[in-house]
Amino acid sequence: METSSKIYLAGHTGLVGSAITRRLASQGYCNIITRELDELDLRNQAAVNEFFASEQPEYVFLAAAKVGGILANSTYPAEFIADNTMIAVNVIDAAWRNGVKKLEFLGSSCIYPKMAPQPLKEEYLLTGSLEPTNEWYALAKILGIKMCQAYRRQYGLNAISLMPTNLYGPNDNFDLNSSHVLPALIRKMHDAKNSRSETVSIWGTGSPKREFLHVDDLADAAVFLMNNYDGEEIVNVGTGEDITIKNLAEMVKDVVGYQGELVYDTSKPDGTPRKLLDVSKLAGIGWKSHIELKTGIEGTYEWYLNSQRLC
Ligand code: GFB
Repeated sequence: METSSKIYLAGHTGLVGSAITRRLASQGYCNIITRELDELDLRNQAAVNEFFASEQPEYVFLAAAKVGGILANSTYPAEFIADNTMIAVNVIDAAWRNGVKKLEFLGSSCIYPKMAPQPLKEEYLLTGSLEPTNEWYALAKILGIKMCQAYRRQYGLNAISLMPTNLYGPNDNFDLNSSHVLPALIRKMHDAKNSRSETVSIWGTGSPKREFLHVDDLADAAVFLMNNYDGEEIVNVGTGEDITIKNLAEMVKDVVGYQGELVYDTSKPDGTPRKLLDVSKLAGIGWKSHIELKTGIEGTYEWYLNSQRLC
């Protein structure tokens, strides 16, 4: 990309999209176009085609998605599969029809089979059954990957796909019914500290392991790969290290300064037991993460406190 290239950032208000926008701006990219949801609904194929035909973007970051944590995924399976499928089909097809130079599709580490060997290598895609709590979302993301590969093979569209691990950071969703674990833990411990509550409920057994990548690291990788990777194969984006939910909860407790007890609610699902990405391909291309988990959580908690003050 040139700094003057016309870049369409789909999903610019979300956790990922807002971080990529910040990253592009900080690197001098000055021709970024965005649309609010009420201006352009990416589930509407005619509207997407009209937008691409009139704006003619050269590069596209496809970070728009219906996302959520383990509970939201199983509560809204229809929206997770249908919205994400429509977004991927409409945007990738319109990108090809309008001569986009390159498109980057953002997927998720939940596309891998539930019982795949760890760490998860890119070639494990479609080698086994998915985790039931998020198969709807995962299937739509797998479809996006296959759209990119099919349009590259048949039409020569330069489309690449990144598979980020569990993300967190500024602009995350802190709603307890729909959020991922890390913002949920920050909010629960903060509220419990303020209300002097003696316990905080942690969903599941605490034994599942997850890998957490700060969204600013992801954004750095997203811009780097747009400029340095052109292959058909998917690329994992993570830290290469994971942590149990129990140890994560203890770390958040420490950062927030909560003194009470953590109680495990085993009526809630654990989800997949482990989801650690093999990041050797990414390292071979020349990128690695920089933000330590504890430092990232401290910054995210500070962001959360500031956002509360603004309300
Ligand atoms: O982050 P999370 O919702 O999603 O949950 P997944 C991760 C783990 O944290 C699970 C536990 O074992 C949860 O049971 N957990 C403990 C909690 N306390 C809480 C809590 O208060 N809230 C939440 N949300 N979890 C998602 C997929 O899976 O990962 C998506 O559903 C996506 O499709 C995303 O791929 C990255 O890591 O299990």
